[in-house]
Formats: sequence, C-alpha cells, structure tokens
Amino acid sequence: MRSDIGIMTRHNELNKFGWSDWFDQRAACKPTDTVARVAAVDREQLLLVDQNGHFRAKLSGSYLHHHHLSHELPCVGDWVCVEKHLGDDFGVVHALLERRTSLCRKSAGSSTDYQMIAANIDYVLIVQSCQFDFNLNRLQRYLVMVMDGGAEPYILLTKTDLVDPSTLAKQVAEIESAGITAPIFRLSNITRDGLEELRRRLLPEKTYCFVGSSGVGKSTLINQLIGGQRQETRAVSGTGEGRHTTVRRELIRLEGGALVIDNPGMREFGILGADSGIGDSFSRISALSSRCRYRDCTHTGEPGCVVIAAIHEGEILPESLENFQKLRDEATFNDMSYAEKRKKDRDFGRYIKSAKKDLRKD
Ligand SMILES: Nc1nc2c(ncn2[C@@H]2O[C@H](COP(=O)(O)OP(=O)(O)OP(=O)(O)O)[C@@H](O)[C@H]2O)c(=O)[nH]1
Ligand SMILES: [Mg+2]
Ligand SMILES: [Zn+2]
Repeated sequence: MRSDIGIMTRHNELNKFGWSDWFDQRAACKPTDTVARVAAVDREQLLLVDQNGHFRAKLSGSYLHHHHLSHELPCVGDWVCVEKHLGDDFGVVHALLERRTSLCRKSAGSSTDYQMIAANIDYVLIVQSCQFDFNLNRLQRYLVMVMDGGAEPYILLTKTDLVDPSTLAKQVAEIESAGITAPIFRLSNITRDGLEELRRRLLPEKTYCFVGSSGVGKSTLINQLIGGQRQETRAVSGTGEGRHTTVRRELIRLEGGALVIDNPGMREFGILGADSGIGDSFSRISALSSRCRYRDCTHTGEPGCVVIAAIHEGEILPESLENFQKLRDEATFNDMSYAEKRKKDRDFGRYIKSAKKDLRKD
C-alpha cells in the first residue's frame, strides 16, 4: 500500500515533464530503477531529468550489447528506467520505455535502420521561412513524416518581416488549397508579430519539437520563448539565409510548462518518404478528388471514385493515398479517442492491404 502511494506521487511529479497514464500503463522498470526522461544525448552520455532535477547517465553494458540499431538507443524525449544510488556520479540506464510517438528519418546507407530525431512528442512545429525557404512539396514530406510518427503537425512560417503581406497570403493559400488542415502560424522573431499567439498555444506538460531547414529561425524563436539566450544562434547575412548553428537537441521546460525541443537544421534527403514522390502524388490526388462523383468522397470504395480508379490504373500508389488520407483526416482524427484511432488505423491498414492485393491480381 505504502509503495503504491510512493509510485503515485512519483508519477504525478513526472507529469510536468510529459509523463502520462499512457506510460504509466506500460512502464515495467525493475524495483531498483526509477523513471526519467532523456533531456539530451551527448554521444554515449545521456542527460536525464526527473522530479529531482537533471543528472547524467550511461547505458548499461547489457543494454549496449543487445541493441545495435540507432533507433533502439535512447533519444531526446525518451523515457528510460535508470538505476542511481546516492553519491553516484552517473545513473545506469537499463531499459527504454515504449515510445508513444516518434519522429525519425532514414539512416544513410541503410534500409532497415532509421535515425530518431525525438520521441514522445505531442506536436511538431514544421518551420519554414516565408522569405527564402517556403516549399510546398517539402512541407508535405515533413507532414507525412510527422503523421507517420503519430504526433500532430503545426506549420510555422517565420521571417514575416521580410516579405510583403501578399506573398505571405499567397503561401498560406497554397498550403490550404493543397488540402492541408494543420494549423498555420505566422511569425516574425524581429517584430515579434505572432509570438504571443504561438506562446498561448503551447500547453503545459505537452512536448513540442521544432523542425525545418537551417537558418529559418527555430533557435531564435525558442530563445524568445525561454526569454533568455540559452540556445546558440549566429548572426548571418541580412538576406536571412541561414548557417548551420544548432548542433544538439535539448528538451527544455518553458515557464508556462510546455516542453520544447530544438533541432539542428535538417537536410531534405533525410526525410523519410522524400524519395517516394509523396509531394507530387499528394497534389495529384487533391486535383483528382474534385472529379470524384461525390463531393465528400473518402476514396474508400464509393462508386465513381476517380482516385481509386487512378490507383487501379497504376497512376497512383496505394501508399500515396494512404499518406494523403492521413493528412486529410487529421482534423477529425485528432478529435477521436485513442481506441477509435487504433481501430481506424487497423481498418484503413486492411483496406490498403486489400487494395495492394487487387493490384497484384491485375
Ligand atoms: N529577419 C528575420 N530574421 C530572423 C528571424 N528569425 C531568425 N532570424 C535570423 O535568422 C538567422 C538564423 O536563425 P536561427 O534561429 O539560428 O535559425 P535555426 O533555424 O535555429 O538554424 P539551425 O540551427 O541552423 O537549424 C539568425 O541570424 C536570426 O537572427 C525573423 O523572424 N526575421
Ligand atoms: Mg538552431
Ligand atoms: Zn474518390
């Protein structure tokens, strides 16, 4: 009984770092271990955080022996089982807790492994500068990457001080007409337009990961949110072109209670799905949809569906439709309960499987 109470308080205190019932139901640490969250990874060393603050830890020899793929190693945002005794300099990590969501990309030269960007994030802010970086195809690939990992996407257009309002309006219209329903934020780190609106959206105990090309203003923004100068940024040319500055990811808790993770600028080829032409087929599917017999066609078997016809013609891959559906249904999807989501995933998975089978039969 007493130990139950102990566990309850521990978990409640961990909530402020993003702990929730979901992890509670799955955590199976040894009685000698406690739970902590990975705040940063420096080569072999981990910076962990729990209700008592930050501390350093290493992976146990046995863990390293049994896990070789990079995605099997803890990354920022992960929850781990760690053993630490009073007076120890380092904790020893024995296990990695199941990830509720993840953000990952392909590893260079490997088809089976993938590289973790962050784990257990609730929202990913896809950042593009409206001045030099705006690109709808890349945005769509980021969206697919985010949806695949189970987090919710927000779109953030930065450097609004450098373009005129009509350019910005055109970009927003372009995003919306592509069928993307993720919330769009417009922001300037210079004039601070849009900053408070974004700050208000950052909920306590939720984890937000910022991704996007180098130089779009991710770290500058996070600095503003922190209100200090903890993250490094380097001055670049007045044209707003970026230089690679951020080198490490760190989970930081804001005063308002939200947890944010900065990221080094990402090179495009690393995005999962980037070479499968998702961006192109995405636009094609949205264009075709308008010719389906029913205006609210879900492309899941309605008569007169032009999209399904295109799949049967081999013009569009079933996978592309799957990704398209994920993005389009995002708004409804977010309102569903976890169980409903699981069921919908299974149903849709079955449908895609049968669609693929049909294709092979032809
Ligand atoms: N004009 C303008 N400049 C900005 C804005 N936000 C950031 N900058 C400048 O853009 C440059 C790059 O900003 P960073 O915050 O370092 O960009 P980053 O996305 O963190 O880049 P990486 O760490 O390389 O991924 C800096 O010189 C910033 O001062 C903005 O809203 N408007
Ligand atoms: Mg940065
Ligand atoms: Zn249709």
